[in-house]
Amino acid sequence: MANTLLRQSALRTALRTATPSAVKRAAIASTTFTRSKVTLPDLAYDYGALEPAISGQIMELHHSKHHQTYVTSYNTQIEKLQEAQAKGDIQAQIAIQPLINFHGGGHTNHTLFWENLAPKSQGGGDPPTGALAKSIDSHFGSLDSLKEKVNTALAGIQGSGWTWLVQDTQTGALQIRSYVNQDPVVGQFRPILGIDAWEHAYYLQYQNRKAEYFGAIWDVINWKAAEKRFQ
Ligand code: MN3
Repeated sequence: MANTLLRQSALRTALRTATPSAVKRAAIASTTFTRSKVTLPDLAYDYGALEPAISGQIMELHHSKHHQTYVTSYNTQIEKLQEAQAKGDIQAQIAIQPLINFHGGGHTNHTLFWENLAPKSQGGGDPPTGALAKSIDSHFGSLDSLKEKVNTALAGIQGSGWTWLVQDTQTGALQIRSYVNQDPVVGQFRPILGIDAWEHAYYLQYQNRKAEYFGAIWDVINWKAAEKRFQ
C-alpha cells in the first residue's frame, strides 16, 4: 500500500514538474510514427482491367496480399527503428536497415508499378510522346529497340528483381538498369518505368513462360505516367 501511494505521488510530481517543452516533445514523439505510417495505395483501375496481359487473379493477389505485406512490414520496422533510436541502440538501428530497404523498397517499387500500368481503354500501351519519346529514340534508336533491351535485361535477372528505365539525375541520360530483390531506385537515378520480374508477378498465368509475360506487359504500360516522371 505504501509503495503504491509512493508511486502515485511520484507520478503526480512528475506530471506537475514536466516542462512545456518535455510535454511537447512527448506529443511529437507519439504523433511522428502515426504520420510516417504508409498505407496500401488504391489502384486507378479494376483488378481484371489489365486482362489478357495480366490476369485479375494475379493483380488481386499482387496488390492486396504481396504489396500489403511490404506496407505492414515496413511500418513494423520503422516502429522498431524509432524504439532503437529512442534507446540510443546503434547496433539495433543498423540491423534494421536491410529490412527497411527490402520492405520500403517493396512498397515504393509496387506503388510506381501500379501507376506504370493502365488498361488499354485508359491508354495502356499507347506509345510515349514529347520529350520522353525523343529521348528514347536518341538513346535506344526506337521504342521497339528499348522494349527489346528491357526484355533482355528482365530475362537476365537471376532470382527475384526488377528492371527499370531510369534517368541519371546528373546528366539527364536514360539507362536500363536491373535491381535485385526489392532494391529501390534511389540516389543518382530517377525511376521512369519499372517491370516486376518476381515470379509472383506472372507465375499463376504464365508459369515458366516468363518471356511471354515480358512481351505482353507492354500492351498495358502507361507511358503517360512515365512522361510525368521524366524531367
Ligand atoms: Mn511484386
